[in-house]
Amino acid sequence: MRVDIVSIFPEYLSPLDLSLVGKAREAGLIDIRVHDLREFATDRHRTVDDTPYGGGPGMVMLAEVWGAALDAVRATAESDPWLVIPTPSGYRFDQPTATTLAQREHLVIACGRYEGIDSRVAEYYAASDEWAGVVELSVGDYVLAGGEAAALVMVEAVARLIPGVLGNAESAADDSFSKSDGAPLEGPLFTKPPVWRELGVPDVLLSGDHGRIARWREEQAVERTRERRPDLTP
Ligand code: JDE
Repeated sequence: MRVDIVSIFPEYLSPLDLSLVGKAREAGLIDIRVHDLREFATDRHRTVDDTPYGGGPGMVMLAEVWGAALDAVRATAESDPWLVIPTPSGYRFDQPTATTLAQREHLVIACGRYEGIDSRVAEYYAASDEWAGVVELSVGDYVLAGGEAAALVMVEAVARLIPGVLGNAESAADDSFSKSDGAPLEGPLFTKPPVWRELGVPDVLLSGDHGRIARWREEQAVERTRERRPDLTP
């Protein structure tokens, strides 16, 4: 899979050199290219924003600059890419969304700042036959200073679903969010030592009775989901 990320703060994406995503890149499983939007600004001050039509607070990113950047990325692509725009006004980015995106050949993530990007950018690329589509996605109900942190979230969630990125032991197939047993949240976890600061481990986990352990874990997961995420409780 190829992912291009366009941002005025390309260094913000440097965590993608590390850990799971960094290793997937080294293994050739994911080709991530980060681009500086400002290189596509044409004036002396490299302006990327202007005041909003209709008035209101803040600034809006220029369609002209985004168009130049996205056209340049498309010119180097080998297939029609999906344009992904992180925004608080987008559709929810959840585990099913990550699964869908993980099946795409090429994603281009446009990281906006200020109040957002001139809406004609999404409109234009949605209608373009050189792009597979445009999707505006929100990673949560809060407002970030820019799309970069959301892009990091999306790339990590998608990368670990690409075959070969996770080892067998950590396979994505048993992620709690992939299950359909009505307990989307994972229950509590324990490892050595058996007593830590006078706190023990639930006896059932030391019993060796795999049937009882599985039932206990399911019950814990259901209870935690009911308590913390009633919105996910069927
Ligand atoms: C992504 N959940 C939240 C923020 C924005 C007021 C201030 C800022 C592309 O347009 C954007 C993008 C972002 C950054 O992304 C997020 C986000 N998932 O905040 C604004 C909107 N209104 C606009």
